[in-house]
Amino acid sequence: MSEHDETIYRTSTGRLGKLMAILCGTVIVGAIIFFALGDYWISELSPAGDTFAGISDQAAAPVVEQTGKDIPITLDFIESADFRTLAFNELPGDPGNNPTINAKVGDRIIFNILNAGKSFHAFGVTLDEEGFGGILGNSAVASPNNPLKPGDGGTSEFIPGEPGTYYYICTVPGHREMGMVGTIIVE
Ligand SMILES: [Cu+2]
Repeated sequence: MSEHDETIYRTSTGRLGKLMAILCGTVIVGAIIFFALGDYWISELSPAGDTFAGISDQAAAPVVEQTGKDIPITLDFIESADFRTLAFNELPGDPGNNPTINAKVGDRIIFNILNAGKSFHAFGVTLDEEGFGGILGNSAVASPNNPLKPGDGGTSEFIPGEPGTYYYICTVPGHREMGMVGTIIVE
C-alpha cells in the first residue's frame, strides 16, 4: 500500500482561470457599487463622528423670552510680547483684563470682536469649563478652521436662556488655556 492511494484533487488551468474571473468580477462590481454611492457613504458623519464634532440630535435650545435689554461688549484679542500670555482687552494684572460680564436671562449680549494681535484667533461662548467646544447659538465669530486674521473683526450675539456661569473664549485650540477666557454670569 502506497502513501498516496487516496484520490488527490488538483485543479486545472481552466478552473483556476474561472476562479480568478469570479474573484476579479466580484471586486470590480463591488468597487462600482462603492464608488457610485461614495457620496452616500461619506455625506453624513457616523454617530461617533457626530459626538466628536459636538453635533447632537437634541433640539435647539427653546426660544428665549428676551428682556429687550442689549449689553454691548467690546473685546479685543491681545497677546503678550513673548506670545506666552493671551488675553482679552488687557494683559493679566492690568485693569480691564478678561472683563466679567453680568447679564440676566433673556438679555442680549452683543459682542464686538477685534483681533488686535499678531496671531489667529476666533471667538465663542460656551458652558464647558475647559476646552474649546460647545459653542452656543450664534455667539461664534470666525472659527478655529477659519479664524480672524490680525486686524480682522466681527460681531455676534448671545442671549442666555438659563442662569449660570458661561465662558467667552478664544476657540483656537490652546488659546483658552493661555489666558483667552472670560466669565459671563447670568442670573
Ligand atoms: Cu486665540
